[in-house]
Amino acid sequence: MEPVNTLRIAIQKSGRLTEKTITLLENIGLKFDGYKNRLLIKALNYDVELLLIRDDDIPEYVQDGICDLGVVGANVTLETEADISVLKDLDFGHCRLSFAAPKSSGIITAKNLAGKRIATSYPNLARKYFESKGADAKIIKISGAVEITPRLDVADAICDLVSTGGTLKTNGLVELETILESQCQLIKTNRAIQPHKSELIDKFLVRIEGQLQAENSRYIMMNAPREALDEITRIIPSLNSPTVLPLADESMIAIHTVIPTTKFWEVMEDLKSAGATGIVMLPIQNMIN
Ligand code: PRT
Ligand code: ZN
Repeated sequence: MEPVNTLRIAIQKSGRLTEKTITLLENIGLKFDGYKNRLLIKALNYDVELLLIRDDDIPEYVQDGICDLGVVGANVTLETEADISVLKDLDFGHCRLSFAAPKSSGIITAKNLAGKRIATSYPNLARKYFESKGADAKIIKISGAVEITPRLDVADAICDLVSTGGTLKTNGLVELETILESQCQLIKTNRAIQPHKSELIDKFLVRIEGQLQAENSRYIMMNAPREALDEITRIIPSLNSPTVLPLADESMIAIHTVIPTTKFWEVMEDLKSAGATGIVMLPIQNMIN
């Protein structure tokens, strides 16, 4: 019989994704005893361990089955072209890989890049993109501070990750085309996995889905005239039919329901117009359907 071994998850050791990844894992019930300056951490309450490494190494560790799961940006996984499966978009670490050029360069579209030099840490993604646009650009691989290369005359344009756009602006660069929209993802090895690990992964996946749904939903409560119930039910795109509770004043009811956070602000005014008062919105810890 194969030895039963621990489910191993690769996460970023120290960077933009680390804290959010640990928080997500803790929110789905895993407990750890500190993670700073450590390479391998065993969970206190499950047969799970975390391997903390550079994000660039995560897809290959997962591909090779050294780790069963990984938490990493789609930008990294796609660049490394690793053979893995994406289990879930995790809704953090959002950014885009864009190409940008100095204002004065006259470069506006990929078509203007023929014979020009593009500096990037994402040579594979950049090459594929420019090839697909028929732009014969020379790709220069740079591992950091890509945004400074046009000023140093190392490159004519760059291809880099952007979130707020502040870094491009500071360096006098204009964002021109988006090559990839990225976010952090849970990835899984395509190697065979022992059944007890698969079961654990399925269990965690349900919890992650509940967690993501909870983060994007709010519990709302309001009071309203009883005759307003039909209209309020129409206004609220609730996941389930709302809970309706009687109040001491028999002409009034309390309505409780769950709605997507973004919808709350859209329907707030309509709820008030329909007669709702004392509207309260609460965060939700987790939701299991
Ligand atoms: O040491 P290690 O290799 O693990 O870390 P790293 O330095 O390669 O990565 P890190 O921690 O900077 O980023 C990890 C992941 O976060 C990336 O792979 C992306 O998936 C995601 N992410 C989200 C970002 C950004 N947003 C981001 N803005 N990664 C980098 N940036 C950088 C970008 O390269 C540029 O320098 O931030 C700058 C641009 O930001 P804005 O806000 O000025 O546009
Ligand atoms: Zn990295």
